[in-house]
Amino acid sequence: MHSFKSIKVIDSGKSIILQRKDGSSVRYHSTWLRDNALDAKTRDVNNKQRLITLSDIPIDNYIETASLDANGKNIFLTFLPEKKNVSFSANWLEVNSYDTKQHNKKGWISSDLKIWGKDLSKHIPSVDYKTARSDKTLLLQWLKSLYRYGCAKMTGGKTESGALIQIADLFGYIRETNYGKWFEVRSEINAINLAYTNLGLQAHTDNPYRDPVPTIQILYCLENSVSGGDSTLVDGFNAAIHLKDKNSDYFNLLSKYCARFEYNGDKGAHLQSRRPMIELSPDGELIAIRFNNRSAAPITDVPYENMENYYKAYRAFSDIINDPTLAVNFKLNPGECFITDNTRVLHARTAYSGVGTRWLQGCYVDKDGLLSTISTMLKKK
Ligand code: NM2
Ligand code: OGA
Ligand code: ZN
Repeated sequence: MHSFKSIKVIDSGKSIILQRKDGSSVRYHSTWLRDNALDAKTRDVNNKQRLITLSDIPIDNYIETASLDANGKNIFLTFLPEKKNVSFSANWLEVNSYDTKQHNKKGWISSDLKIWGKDLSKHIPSVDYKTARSDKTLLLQWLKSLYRYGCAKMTGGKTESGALIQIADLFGYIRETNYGKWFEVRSEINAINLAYTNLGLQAHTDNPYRDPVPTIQILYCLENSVSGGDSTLVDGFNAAIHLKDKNSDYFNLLSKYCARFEYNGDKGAHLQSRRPMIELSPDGELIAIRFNNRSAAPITDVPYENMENYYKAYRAFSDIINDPTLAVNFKLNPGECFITDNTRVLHARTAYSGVGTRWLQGCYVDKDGLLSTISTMLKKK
């Protein structure tokens, strides 16, 4: 529970400043506070959605008075010219504070995420399917790890076609694509995708040619008695950090310029996108990796002067992605699957052949649903 020591109106009522117990302080603007008021006229009590628009707030709004309750846990404000009284809890203000040092490093990563390399092999998040279904605490723990590490395994599932959908149902909604609600990953003749052959696949993110890109992937094993066909996972954010450490110009090239991706392998689909291999938000947060040698289209958005270096950067990134010290390797057994955050974690398989069969099924799920499930489960706790 947060609390404040003192409150003061500053800047002719355009802001307030609050003093914390530790001596530090935090400021908020009057327009920001008014816009975020939590009263029943500003926010619907049932659905919590905002009832007002910005034009309902007087442009010349300011704070006339500001006070704290005795224990410093609540603040009270009066806005003029509306003559409106609004209160906030110290907790709410702390959770939503913005008066802090902003990120200024290109490629910063959310502190919610844990970056990993080969070391994850020993403790990759994993849960048994039946346990996940019956134990909400363990399910929540596993879902949080899936978010934090961008990957997880599930074991002990049914070895029947479509079982992967029950895993998706534990946390989200299927993203249907031209490949179907789910797809069969096995060696076929005249394959519409190289994934449907016995070739090895370099670590990649799926469907970078799609906009928006699928955000979670489930790959579920039904049969895997071939020799080869082993799986690898690589943390693409870790790879991007390695690239930046090795050569920040390379990192900048791959994040500044758009690559192009394309899938044109099936009569019924032609998908194209234009996005960087390393995507940053406007304030520099590392938000997505797109990497897929099979689906990279001719790159036409890098100026002639930079293309040679761009390719050097692309090769350096590819080499890092192939680096065994970044990789977690395993072989999926029937009834097991892995789940990846496809905006971050790359997956690979080794080539396979010989006697036996290999049959995987895959599907895509939206990541917003995963985060929503985690958040609602936390609230129910
Ligand atoms: N499949 C398995 O992104 C890709 O093209 C990788 C995707 C065909 C849905 C394979
Ligand atoms: C895929 C894929 C890996 C495998 O289907 O997208 O990467 O192990 N498959 O078959
Ligand atoms: Zn894939």
